[in-house]
Amino acid sequence: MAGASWTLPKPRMNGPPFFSRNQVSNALHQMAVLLELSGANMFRTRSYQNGSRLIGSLSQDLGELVASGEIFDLKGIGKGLGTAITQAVAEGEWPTDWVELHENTPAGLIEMLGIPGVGPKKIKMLHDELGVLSVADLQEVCVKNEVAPMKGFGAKSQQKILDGIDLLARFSARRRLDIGLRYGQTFLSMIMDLDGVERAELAGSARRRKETIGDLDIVAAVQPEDVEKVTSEILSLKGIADVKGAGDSKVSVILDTSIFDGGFSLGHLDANVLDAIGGESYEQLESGGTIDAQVRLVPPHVFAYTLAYFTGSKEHNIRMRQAAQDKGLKLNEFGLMPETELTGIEAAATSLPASTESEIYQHLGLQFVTPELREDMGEMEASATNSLPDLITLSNIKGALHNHTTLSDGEASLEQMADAAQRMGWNWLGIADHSPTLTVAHGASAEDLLSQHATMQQYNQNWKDEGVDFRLFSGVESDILEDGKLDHPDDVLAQIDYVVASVHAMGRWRSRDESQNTEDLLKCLDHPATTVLGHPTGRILQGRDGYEVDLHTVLEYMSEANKDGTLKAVELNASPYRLDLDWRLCKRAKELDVPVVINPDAHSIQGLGDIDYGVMVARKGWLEKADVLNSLSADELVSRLGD
Ligand code: DGT
Ligand code: CA
Ligand code: CA
Ligand code: ZN
Repeated sequence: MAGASWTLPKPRMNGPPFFSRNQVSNALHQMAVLLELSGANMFRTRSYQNGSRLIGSLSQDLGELVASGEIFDLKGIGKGLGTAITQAVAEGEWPTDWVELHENTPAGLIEMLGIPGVGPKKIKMLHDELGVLSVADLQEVCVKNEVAPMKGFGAKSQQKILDGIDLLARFSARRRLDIGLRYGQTFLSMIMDLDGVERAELAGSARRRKETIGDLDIVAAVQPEDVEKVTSEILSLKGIADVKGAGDSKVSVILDTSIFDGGFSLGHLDANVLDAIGGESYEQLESGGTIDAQVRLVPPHVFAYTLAYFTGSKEHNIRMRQAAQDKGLKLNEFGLMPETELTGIEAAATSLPASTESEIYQHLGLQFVTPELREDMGEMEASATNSLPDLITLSNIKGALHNHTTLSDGEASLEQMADAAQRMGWNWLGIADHSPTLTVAHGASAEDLLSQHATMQQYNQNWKDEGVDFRLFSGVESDILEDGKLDHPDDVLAQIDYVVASVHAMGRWRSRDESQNTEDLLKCLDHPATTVLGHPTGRILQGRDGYEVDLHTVLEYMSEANKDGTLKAVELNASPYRLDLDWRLCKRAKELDVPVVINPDAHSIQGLGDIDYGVMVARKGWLEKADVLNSLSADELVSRLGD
C-alpha cells in the first residue's frame, strides 16, 4: 500500500515510554509476517500474531505495564516477548534479532504483501519454487503461466494475482478525495483537541478539493514553548502506523485505518463501479490502506502565512510571490516582508501582520481566493479585477436528477429515496433508473418504467393536496447504444420527464477512437428526448480511464442547442469514484453556457450524501448557483424541461 512502512518504528525523542501501544502492536504483527516469510515454525509465528492483537487491544497504559513489570503477567505474553517489549518501550531499542530479520528480508517480498489476496505463505512458495523476488518477477511468472500449475494455486488464482498487481500499481501513489478527507478530518480534529494547539487547518490538495490526494498537510498554531509537548502528543495519537520524522516543528507520519473509531467501511457501491475498481480486492486494499500526513507547528502570528503556503497549489504560490514582488515585498511561508537580510522565521518579525488569509490577499491588493480555486486557472486575474465567481454552496441545492431505486440496481425504494431527499431539505428528486439493455444493473422494462412514472404522479398529487413542497421527477438513465441511439422507443421516452443518456458498454467504447465516440455522443444529443449527458467520460478514478472523447466539441455542440432553447445539460457525477465531468471542464461548460447538473447517482439513501463531493468539485470548477440545474425550484425545473 501507498507508503506502508516495513521498517521498525523510530523511538520518540523523550521516552520512556519510547513506543506507543500501536507501534508495538504493529511491530509484532510485522514480525509475525516476516517470520512466516522466512519459514519459521507456526507456533513462533502465532505467538507474535497473538501478542500483536493483545497489545493492540490493551485498555491499560503500555508504558505503565512495562515499568511495573506487569507486562509479564499478561496471558499470551511469554518471557521472550515480554523481555523484547520491555527493552523497546523502556530503552527505545528493538531486539537485535528483530532488526536483523527486517534487514535480511528482501524488499521485494514485502512489496508483494501489498497485492490483495497474496499472503506470506504464498509468497514463500513462489519464492522457493520459482525464485520470485519482486512484484515484477511475480507478474512475469504469472504471464508465463508458471504459477497456475503449482499446488494450491490454479488458473483462477493466477489471474487474481495479476489483477491484484494491477490494482496495487494504481493505488500506490494517491488516494481519492473522499478517502483523503476522511483521514484528514479525523486526524485534524484529534490535533485540534490537543492542549497547546490554538488553531489548526487542513492544507494542501485536500483543502483545495483535488479529486485525488497525494499526502495530507496540516498546519497548527502552537506557541514556541509548547512545540515539544504538542509534538510528542501528536506522536502518541491513535491511528499512527509509523513515524517518518519529527523535529524542527514538523511531524511526518503514516496513518492507517485504526484512526477510525467505528472501523472502516466503504458503504454500498454500485456494481459497475465496484467491478471497475477491483471488486472485493479493492475493499480489502482500502481497509489495509495508509496515507502520509505532515503536520507543521508554527507560532500563531505566522499561521495564516504558513497555511496559505502549504495550501498551494505550487502554481498559485508562484503567482502570489510574483504579486508580492511587484509590490517590492517578499512572500513565503513565514510572512510578507520587505526584502531583508534576515531569513526563515527570523524574517517574520518584519512581516506585515495577517491573522487570516484574507488579510494576506488584502495586503497585495487582491480579492480573497477560496482554496478550491487556487490552481492558477485564471483566479489571479479575476482576483486582481475583483471578479471572482460567487461559488455555489450546498445550501443552494434543491434536488438532483440522476438517482436509482430498487426498480433497477438501487438499494432503496422510491418511497425511501423521496423521504431521504425531503429530510435533506430538498424540494424535488429525479429518479433515473437503468434501461433494459443494462441487464447487469437490472435495467427496467418500459412497462415498469411507465408504471413507476404513474406512481410518482400519484405521490406528487398527494403532496400537492397536503401542501407539501416536494415533487418527484421521472427520468430514465438510458444506455447509449450503437449509433448514439437511446434504449427505449420514442413514445415511451415522450411520456416521462427527462432522459439521462450514459455510456455503459465501456469495452466497446474504449476500443473505438475519439472521433467515433464523439460522433455517437453528438447523435445521441440530437435526440429530442436527451436532456442530460451522464458521467461524460465513464472514468472511474483509480479504476479505469474513460473512453476517448473530445468533450470540448461535445460541450460546444450542447452550447449551440441551448442557444436554440433546447435544454441539454451535462452531468457532474458526484460519486467520489467518478467526479465526471472533470472540474477543469466544468469551467469550460460555464463559459459555454451549458447547464451543469450535479448528480449523486445514488444507489442508496447514503448515496445521496455524495452530493457534497459534487458541490466541492463544482466549486473547484468555478460554478455558481445560476450555472447548475440543482438550484432551480421544482416549478422552474418543470419549465426548463419543457414538454
Ligand atoms: P498532493 O499532496 O500531491 O496531492 O498535492 P499538494 O498540493 O498537497 O502538494 P504537497 O503536499 O507536495 O505540498 C503542499 C503545498 O505546499 C503545495 O500545494 C504548495 C506548497 N509547496 C510545496 N513545495 C513547494 C515548492 O517547491 N514551491 C512552492 N511554491 N510551493 C510548494
Ligand atoms: Ca499534500
Ligand atoms: Ca505534503
Ligand atoms: Zn450510469
